[in-house]
Amino acid sequence: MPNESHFPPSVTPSTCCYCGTGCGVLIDSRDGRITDVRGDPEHPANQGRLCAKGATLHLTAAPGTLQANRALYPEVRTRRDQPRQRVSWEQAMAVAARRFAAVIAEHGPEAVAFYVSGQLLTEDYYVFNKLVKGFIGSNNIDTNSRLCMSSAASGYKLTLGVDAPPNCYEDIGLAQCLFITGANPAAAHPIVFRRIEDARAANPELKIIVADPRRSETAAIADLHLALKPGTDIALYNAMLHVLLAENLVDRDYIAAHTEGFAALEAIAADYSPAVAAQICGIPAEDIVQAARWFGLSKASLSLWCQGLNQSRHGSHNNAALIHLHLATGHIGRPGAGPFSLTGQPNAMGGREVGGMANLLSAHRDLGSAEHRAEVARFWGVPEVPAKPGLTAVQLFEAVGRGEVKALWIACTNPAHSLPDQARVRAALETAEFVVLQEAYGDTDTAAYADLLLPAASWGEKEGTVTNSERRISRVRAAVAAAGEARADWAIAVDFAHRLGDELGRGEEARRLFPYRRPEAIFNEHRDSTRGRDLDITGLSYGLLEQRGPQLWPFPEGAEAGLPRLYADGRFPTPSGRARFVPVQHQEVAEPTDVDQPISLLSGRLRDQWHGMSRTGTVPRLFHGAEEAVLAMHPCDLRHRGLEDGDLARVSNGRDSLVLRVAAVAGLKKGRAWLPMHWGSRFMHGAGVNAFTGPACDPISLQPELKHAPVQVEKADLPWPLAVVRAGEGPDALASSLALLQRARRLLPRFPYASVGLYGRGQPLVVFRAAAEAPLDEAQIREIDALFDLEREEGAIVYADRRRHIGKRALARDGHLLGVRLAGETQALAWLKDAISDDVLDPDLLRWAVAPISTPPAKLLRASPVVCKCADITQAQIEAGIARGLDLDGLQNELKCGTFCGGCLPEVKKIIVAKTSPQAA
Ligand SMILES: Nc1nc2c(c(=O)[nH]1)N[C@H]1C(S)=C(S)[C@@H](COP(=O)(O)OP(=O)(O)OC[C@H]3O[C@@H](n4cnc5c(=O)[nH]c(N)nc54)[C@H](O)[C@@H]3O)O[C@H]1N2
Ligand SMILES: Nc1nc2c(c(=O)[nH]1)N[C@H]1C(S)=C(S)[C@@H](COP(=O)(O)OP(=O)(O)OC[C@H]3O[C@@H](n4cnc5c(=O)[nH]c(N)nc54)[C@H](O)[C@@H]3O)O[C@H]1N2
Ligand code: SF4
Ligand SMILES: [Mo]
Repeated sequence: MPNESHFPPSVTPSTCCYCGTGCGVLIDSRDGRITDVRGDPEHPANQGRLCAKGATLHLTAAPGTLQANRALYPEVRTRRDQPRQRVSWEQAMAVAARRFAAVIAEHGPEAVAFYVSGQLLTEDYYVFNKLVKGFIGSNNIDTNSRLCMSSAASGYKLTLGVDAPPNCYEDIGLAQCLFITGANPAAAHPIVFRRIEDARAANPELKIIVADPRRSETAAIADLHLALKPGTDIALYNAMLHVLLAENLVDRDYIAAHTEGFAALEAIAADYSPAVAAQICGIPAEDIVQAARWFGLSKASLSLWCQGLNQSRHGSHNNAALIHLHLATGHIGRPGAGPFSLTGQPNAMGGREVGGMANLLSAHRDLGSAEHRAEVARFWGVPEVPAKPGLTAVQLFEAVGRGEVKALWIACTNPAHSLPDQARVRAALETAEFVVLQEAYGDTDTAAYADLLLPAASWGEKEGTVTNSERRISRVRAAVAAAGEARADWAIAVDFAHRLGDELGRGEEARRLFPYRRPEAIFNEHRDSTRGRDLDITGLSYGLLEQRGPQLWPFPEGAEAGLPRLYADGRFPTPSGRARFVPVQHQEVAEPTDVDQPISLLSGRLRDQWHGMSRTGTVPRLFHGAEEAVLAMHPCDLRHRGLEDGDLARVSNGRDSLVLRVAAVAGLKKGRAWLPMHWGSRFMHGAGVNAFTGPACDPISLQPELKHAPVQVEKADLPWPLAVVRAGEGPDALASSLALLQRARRLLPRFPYASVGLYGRGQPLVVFRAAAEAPLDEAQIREIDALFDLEREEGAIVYADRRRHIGKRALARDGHLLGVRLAGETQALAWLKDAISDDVLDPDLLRWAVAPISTPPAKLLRASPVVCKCADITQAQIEAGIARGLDLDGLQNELKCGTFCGGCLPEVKKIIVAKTSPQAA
C-alpha cells in the first residue's frame, strides 16, 4: 500500500525489521524496487542513525537476492520422501484448511497448535491469537518470545504488577549510574549503545557497571565489569541489596509508602553478604560493594538487561531480584531511573500487547483470570475463551514429539535452529502429521520439515505497526509489492480462518470474526481492546501515527502524548497499589558443569548477524566481522587441550557433538566458552549451539535456559583441510554467489568440520571451509571443483604435490582470479579472499594463488582498512574523496560514511585533518 504522507512517492518511512531498538528507516524505491535505505532523522528512536544491519537492508531486497533466497510461491508435498511442488494459493490454502479441520474433527482442537513470532507485526499477531483462542477453541498458540522475553514479562508482573518497561530511551542520557546486566547492547542494540556512548561522553560523572560472565564489547566501556559465574545473578543482586541496607542507601520512605513484602526479602538479603556472594559469583567482594554504592549513591540509576537474565531456569527471579534494587532505593518513576528491560525482537512488545502467548489474552489480560476471559470473549463476540492454558514453546514441541499435537502451524520463526535440544525438536518435526511453515525465506532449517510452505511478504513489502523497547508504536510501511506471490501474514491468517470455518461448517462465524480487509481495521480492533487497561492506546490511530509520527503508550483517548515514564506517582497496578518484593534465593543452573563436561558454554549475538541468518546471511559484508561460528575460550583452557587459536576442536556433551574452530580470548574466564547463536545447518555441519542446550525452563515464565550448557572440548584430529573461494559471476554477481552458496550447502554434511559463508566488499564471494580425517581422493576433488565451477580447463592454474597430498587449483579469466580450491594446505585462504574480492592480485602473479607458500606476494596491493563499518567504506575511499575536494559533508553525502551509527566520525575527521592540514604533504 503506498504511503499517504508528505514524503515524495519514492521515499517510504518505515521501521527496521531487526532488533527491538525500533529504528526508523527511509526506504528509497524506484520502479517497484527498493534501491536504498537511510536512517529516518525524524524517528525518535534513532534520529537518523542505523547500525550495519539496518544500513544494509536494501541489499537484502535486491531483485537477484529475492530470486535466490525468498519463498516466492506456495509449495506442498504429499509424501515426506518427495520434494515439495509449486501449487497455487487456492490449492495450498485448501490443503491447509482440510488437514487442520480433519485433525480437529478427529482429535479435538488441542491436537493442532500454532508457533508464531515476535517478528510478526501487531496486526498479524492479533489475528493469529484470535484465530486460536476465539475460533479454534484452544490456547495452543505460543511464540518465540517464550525463548526471549517471557521472564522479563513475568518479572515485571511479579514486582510491578503488569508487563510494562517503565522507561524510555531518553533516560539513558539522564542516568548517573547505568547498570547493564546480561545484555550486550554494543552488539544486540547498537543504536541504544550509541546513546550510552553519548551519555558517557556528555557526563564524566556517569558510572557504568556491566555484569556479564564474559568481557563483551559492552563490558569494554564499563567502569566496573563484574564477570560473574553464569547463572548467579540473584546472589549478586541480593548481595548488592545487602550492601545498600548495611550502608543505609535504601529509601525507607519509598519502601514504606509504595511497596510491600520488604521484610521477607530483607531477612533473605542478610544471608548474602558480599563475601558469600563473592564465593557464589566468583568475583571480588569489593566489586560487589562498589557496584552497590554506585547504584545507591547516584541521583538516578538505570538498569538495562536482556537475555543474560531472561534465558535462565530462574529467569523470572533474576528479573525480580534486579527490579528489587530499584524499589528499595526509589530509583524508579523518575527521569534517568528505573528497571528498563531491552526487548529483543522488533515486535516482542506488540506480541505481549495482543496477548499472543499460551497464557495471555489481549491487552495484557491473563488467561488465568475468569474475568479477563469473559471480557475478551465479550469483546470478540464469542461464547467463551477456553480456560486451559495452551502449550508453551518447549512443551509444545514435546507434545508434537509424543504425537499429541498432530498439525503444527509455524510462522515467522525457525524452531529447527532456535529452540533448545535440537535433536528432540527435529525429531518432533519429523513426527508431526502436518507442518505448515509461513516464511519469507524458503530454505531455513525448519523449511526441511514443512509439508506446506506459504510465502510471506516481508520487510519493505508489508503494512502494520510494531512496538519497540521503550513502548513506542511505529508504523511499518510497504515501499514495494511483495516478492513473487508472497502475501502479508495477517492476510494468510484471515484467509485460513475463513476456509477452516467452511471446512468446520462455521464459515459465517469465521467471516464475522475475521472481516478484515486492511491491517488498519485490525489495529483499530486491537486498540479498542486496550480501553481502560494499563496499555490503553485508545487515543491512537493510523492517521495520528501518520501525522505525528511514532508514539509511546499508554496513549488513552484525549491524551496529547504517550507517557515517557511509568509510576511517577509511586502507584503500581497491583491490587494494593503497591509494588511487591519477592523472596528470591540463589539457585544453580539446570545443568551445571562437571568433570566430564567442565566447560560452561554461553551463547548470544554478534553485531552483524541476525538469528538464523536467513536475511543477514545474504549480505557478504555482514560476514566480515565473523566468517564462521568460532568458539571463544581462555588461552589456558586451549593450551591444556593442546589447542591453539585457529585450531579445530570437537565440542560435545550428552546431546550432540560439533567440530568448531576455536579462538583464544583472554577476556573470557577459564572454564567458560562463548559461541554465537547464528550458525545453523545452512552455514555449518551440525545444528549450531542448540545442539547442546537443554529443555529446562523457568517454572513461572516457562522460558528455557538457553544461555547455559555444559560441554567438553577436545582437540579434533582432522589433519586434511580444504578451502574454496569462488567469486560470483555475470551481471548479478551477488545472485550468482547466493546460488553457489545454496549448492555448496550440499557438501556440509559430508565433512566432520565444514562451514560456508559469503565474503567481499568488492566482488561477492562464497567461502567454503572443511577438514577431513584422510586426504581427499581425486574423485572427491573433481566433484568439489565441479560444484564450484572450477573445473574449466581454460584459465586453470594447478599445483599438485602428490606425496604430501596437496592439490590446488585456481581459475582465472582475463588475468582476474575467479576462484581457488586448496586441498591439503589452505593457509593462503587468509589473503586470497581479499585479493579476489578486491581484485588486487597483479595478473603476472596469478600462479601465486596456488604456490606452495602461504604468504601473499609483496606486490599485492594491500586492502585498505575499513573505517565506516556501516557503509563499508575504506580509508582509501575516504582519502580518494578528500583528494577530489570533498569535505566532511561531501564525504557523508557521497560515500555515506559516518551517516549511520556515527561511531566512525572521529576517525573520518582525523583522516580529513591528516590529509588537509598543511603538514600533510
Ligand atoms: N545483531 C543482533 N542483534 C540482535 C539480535 C540478533 O540476532 N543479532 N537479536 C535480538 C534479540 S531477539 C534479542 S532477545 C536480543 C538479545 O540481546 P542481548 O541479551 O543483549 O544479547 P545476547 O548476546 O543474547 O546476551 C547478552 C549477554 O548475556 C551474557 N550472559 C550469559 N549468561 C549470563 C548470566 O548468567 N548472567 C548475566 N548477567 N549475563 C549473562 C552473555 O555473555 C551476553 O554477552 O538481541 C536483539 N538484537
Ligand atoms: N542458544 C541460544 N538459542 C537462542 C537464543 C540464544 O541467545 N541462545 N536466543 C533466543 C531468542 S531471544 C530468540 S528471539 C530466538 C530467535 O529465533 P528465531 O525466531 O528462530 O529466529 P529468526 O532466524 O529471526 O527467525 C525468524 C524467521 O522469520 C522469517 N521472516 C522474516 N520476515 C518475515 C515475515 O515478514 N513473515 C514471515 N512469516 N516470516 C518472516 C525469517 O526468514 C526467519 O527465518 O532464538 C532463541 N534461541
Ligand atoms: S539498532 Fe540496528 S538492527 Fe536494531 S533497529 Fe536499529 S538499525 Fe535495526
Ligand atoms: Mo529474542
